[in-house]
Amino acid sequence: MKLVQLAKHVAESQRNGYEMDKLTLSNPELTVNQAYEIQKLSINETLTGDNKFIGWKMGLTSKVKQQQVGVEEAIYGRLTSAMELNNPYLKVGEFIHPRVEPEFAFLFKGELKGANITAKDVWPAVECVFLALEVIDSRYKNFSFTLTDVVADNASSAKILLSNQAFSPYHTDWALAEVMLFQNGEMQKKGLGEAVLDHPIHSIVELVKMISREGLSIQAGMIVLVGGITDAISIQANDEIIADYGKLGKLTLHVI
Ligand code: 0L1
Ligand code: MG
Repeated sequence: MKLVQLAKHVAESQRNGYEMDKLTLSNPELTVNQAYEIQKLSINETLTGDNKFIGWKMGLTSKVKQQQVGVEEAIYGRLTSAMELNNPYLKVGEFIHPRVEPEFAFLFKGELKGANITAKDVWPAVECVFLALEVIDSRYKNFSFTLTDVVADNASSAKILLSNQAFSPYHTDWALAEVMLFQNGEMQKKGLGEAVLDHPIHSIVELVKMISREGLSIQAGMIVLVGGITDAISIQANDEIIADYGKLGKLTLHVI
């Protein structure tokens, strides 16, 4: 089994929006650590021209999602500048079976690294927080995968939309911040920030601990998507998706 070849296969599926079979079907011995290597190699392939590595995402951070996949741990993925939407329009034809979920994104002004990090180390490194919608799109048939498969597929990352407004990290209790997710005027999901590992800050702590095993860090200027506050919903052309964060404002995505 050649990790480089598997990474090229994954990168091609991600680039072209092609469905693929689970890697573990033909490579049952693949480990989660090897899947992270495939993730790194496949994303590195895309880092050409204007496409830059801009940060990290955490996935499977809620109990609901962990139960869906049958795991008890969160995973991480890599974000690149090509994933960031510059406007609130999503061309659905570029994706296989896209879903959307509301999140928070933290922007960092200081580096965070090390296996012994705690929440008190994280706060001083946070520049600000954005409201965020994440579009996920598993490249696997039927959105069905094992933990190893989804790690290799960059935790299903597809696109991110950030709010225009940035928020101070200190004036909101991010665990109690509520979001309601509307699809064409109908509320589909509702949740609190505490759905993310009890508090979004724990997601950052977990991320730093996990990437430190690879000798990596959150660097100044990077953003981190902390994880879905509600379950993700499937989206189709002509949908209007609104994430209503109460007094923090709303984020709208037009699916075209
Ligand atoms: O952002 C996420 O939590 C997605 C992680 C991967 C699992 C999925 O695609 O639902
Ligand atoms: Mg997510």
